[in-house]
Amino acid sequence: MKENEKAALITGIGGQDGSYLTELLLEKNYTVHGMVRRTSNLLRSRIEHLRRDEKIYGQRFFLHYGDLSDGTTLRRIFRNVRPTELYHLAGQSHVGLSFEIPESTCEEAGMATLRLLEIARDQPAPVRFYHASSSEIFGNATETPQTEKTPMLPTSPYGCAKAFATQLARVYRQSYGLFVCNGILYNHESPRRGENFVTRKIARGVARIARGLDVDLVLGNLESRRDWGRAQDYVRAMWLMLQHKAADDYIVATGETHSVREFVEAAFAIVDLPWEKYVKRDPSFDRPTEPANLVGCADKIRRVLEWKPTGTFPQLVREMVEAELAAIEIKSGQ
Ligand code: F7E
Repeated sequence: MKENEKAALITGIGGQDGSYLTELLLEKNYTVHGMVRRTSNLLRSRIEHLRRDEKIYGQRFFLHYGDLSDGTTLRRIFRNVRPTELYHLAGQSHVGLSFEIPESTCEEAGMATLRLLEIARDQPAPVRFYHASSSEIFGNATETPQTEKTPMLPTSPYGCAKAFATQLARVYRQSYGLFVCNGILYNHESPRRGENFVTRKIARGVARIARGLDVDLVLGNLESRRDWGRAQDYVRAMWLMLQHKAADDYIVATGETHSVREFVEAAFAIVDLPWEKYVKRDPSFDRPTEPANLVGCADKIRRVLEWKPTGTFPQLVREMVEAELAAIEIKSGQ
């Protein structure tokens, strides 16, 4: 197949990963179709620049109203778009929130993936299917670092739903020969990260404190450690998985962990303020359980797909804090 015949369908196109992936695929000459939920707010900030670009929108970039719970519409979108690649990224992805809204989280992260696997199985032409799995499937991991073979022991409703969907993807690959890959992604961040994830919350809070817009930053567990990478690198990994000759599962990670406290220290250092003065601890942000020691071994994707992460932890923190400072500047200039 020629590159320009490729049509990608992305669920969750309005999110951090969906927006970076759209940019990457447009660069690679794909036609990109995104599924969006009908909301009263028309503005989708992360993809607005593409939607406003007349040379792209309606030419090589299209949005379709749909909902993960609505199988009829999903099938209709498939019939109209006839995607050669499906990137399934949508669904409630906040781990803490999944303890509060477990049913809808499991519907979206679990059952909706099954629905899409069934639709993909019924397509007249083969579809390459990317499933956004997560390091949360490992939960209380039995080994460190985790590999594709580490047993799944999730510790949150979100992790359970992702484990269910990850195993189903394997079953559909083995039983029906479906080309489906699980990208087992560790935390990946950017200035486009949702505001209630800890890195963005810190970057935003630090910038607001530095500019006198806030007086403190209220956080949960500062000792939590995560394997944090750059979202832009991780969407490239998604694409690479679907270009390989065989479908498989891959860990995508940096192999390095840092604590929330280290992120806080690095972020406040950028604006030259003492973090201890501003950070308050609120146990209501703690989760009922935390995964033990999540750090990924990305040897397989490095070897097979020649993927590697770019940048360092301090660079990531800087990129995020500087983006927040710039956003405040733009706003105050308006
Ligand atoms: O929390 C701690 C919190 O919400 C990171 C999702 O993309 O990555 C993400 O899940 C850590 C946790 O991400 C606050 O307790 C402290 O230990 O940024 P987070 P996450 O839960 O790791 C995985 C791979 C996914 O798949 C998920 O979809 O930071 N923490 N204080 C806090 N976290 C939040 N959100 N807010 C705080 O105030």
